[in-house]
Amino acid sequence: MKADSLVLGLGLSGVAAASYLLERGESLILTDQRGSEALEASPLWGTLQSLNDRFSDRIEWELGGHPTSLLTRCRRVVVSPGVSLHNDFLVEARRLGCELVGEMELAWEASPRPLVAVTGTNGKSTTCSALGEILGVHGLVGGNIGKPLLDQVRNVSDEVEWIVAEVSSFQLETVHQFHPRIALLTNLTPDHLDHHLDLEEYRSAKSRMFAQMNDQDTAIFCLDDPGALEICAMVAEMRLPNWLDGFPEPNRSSVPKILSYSTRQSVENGVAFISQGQDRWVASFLDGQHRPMFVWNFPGFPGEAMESNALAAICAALEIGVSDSKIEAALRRFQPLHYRMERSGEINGVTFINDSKATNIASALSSVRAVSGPLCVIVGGKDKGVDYSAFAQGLADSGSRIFLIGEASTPIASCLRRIGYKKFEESVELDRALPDAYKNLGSEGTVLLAPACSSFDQFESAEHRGREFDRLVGDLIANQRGQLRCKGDVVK
Ligand code: UMA
Repeated sequence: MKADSLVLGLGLSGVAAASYLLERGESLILTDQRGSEALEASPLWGTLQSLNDRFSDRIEWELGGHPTSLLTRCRRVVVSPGVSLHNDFLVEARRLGCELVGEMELAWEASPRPLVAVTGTNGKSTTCSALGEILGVHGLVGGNIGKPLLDQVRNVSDEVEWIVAEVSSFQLETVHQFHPRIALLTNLTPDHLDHHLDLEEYRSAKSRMFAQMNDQDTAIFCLDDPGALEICAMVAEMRLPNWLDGFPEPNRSSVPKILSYSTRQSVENGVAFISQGQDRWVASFLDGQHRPMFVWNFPGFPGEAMESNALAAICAALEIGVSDSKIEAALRRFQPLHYRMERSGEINGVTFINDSKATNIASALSSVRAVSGPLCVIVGGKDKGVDYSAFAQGLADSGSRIFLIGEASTPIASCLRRIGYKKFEESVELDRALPDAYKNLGSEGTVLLAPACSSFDQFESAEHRGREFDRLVGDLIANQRGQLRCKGDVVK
């Protein structure tokens, strides 16, 4: 018998999709590369078990791999974001003409409210969280940020007016009619080249966010980022690229309203900084004319990258119709996210900063540049197949000492050697890199975890890596306390 859908991958996204489709009455094949033992150890096992109890007559399990024979027994494949479309199973699915869809498309279909969708290589989570803070009870945040959007849109209270969706390039690969009312692109630099074929494909995937928008919608771009501007031009000139066979072509009949934001220059329409007396103000721009909103003074957004994210959120909030005073109050309340330039601890003048979420080169370099004084940086992790030359040069320019961990140690080390930079160590593991970095600094400076890589070679996720960093800092502090107490001293 044919199942309605095959759900490929039983992580957060796949389980959300399975639950939604089963409750809608579909019959499913649930498949994961993990075997039953590994799946039983997953935090999602309880949810899967309860789905099995309720819908056992409509579920078929295929664990420990995905035989291609399954493809003749389903109508469509619901693809988890982490599974590349170049995976053998999906290449075969496409050859057989199976429909491919992702949880983001299902979430869009199921959403009872309009969507503000945010994508970009960096800054997505901070922008979404800041906008969530601004919207308060009138907004609901979900998506790539870690809460499957489909779960979120199925539990919408009357007060919620907007759904704020963080959307990754992985999720955009499998959208069809997905159509945000407001879409925002923060920036675009090389990333995820272990998942996408090349940079061109990554850019095309990102551009799909705008593919179905029309003149009733608003598209927002960061004016300071060349990658974002390239996509802005494609949207304005209605020349967004086609995607794979089986996916609809972009709408080429009308153009959405276009807004932009910048930390460096004024904009035609959107949001930027202006100088007034001694102060830097946030101003909204309409046809080149500006209107001062409020003085920029928000400690929750340190460094230019975070300022840019705040301006992005302000731009979207103004488009939604939120008042200046509500925006200002929310930005004042805003706290940086976990593992985003988060201060982890301090020992004797050495500060530990946890930026485990800096999972690509642009993000890690902007974090390195945001720190002043003596610096040791821990970098590396899963190699995403990108070119590390510019990264090595940026690290060398900072003059910091580098401690390399994980799979990407080898390619990063060879780039550092190629440019003759010698201040680096191949530490391999985080638990060696962190104490070594601390010892190296001696009495003053910063140990920064800014990996520029994803975490999956040594950790379950960027959060897991961030927790480990915090734990190791905690251990080091406890250890130092013990030693110092012996000497009758105190850890500051
Ligand atoms: N799997 C298979 N076959 C494969 C590959 C994987 O069965 O060939 C299985 C794995 O065994 C596992 C499941 O698929 O059970 C994992 O699926 P997934 O990697 O898509 O992860 P989810 O748990 O579903 O989480 C996904 C996003 N993960 C990725 O994009 C890698 C989460 O983003 C997102 O928060 C979540 O959906 C909810 O929307 C994480 C991420 O790292 C945070 N995103 C990337 C990033 O931000 O850089 C894009």
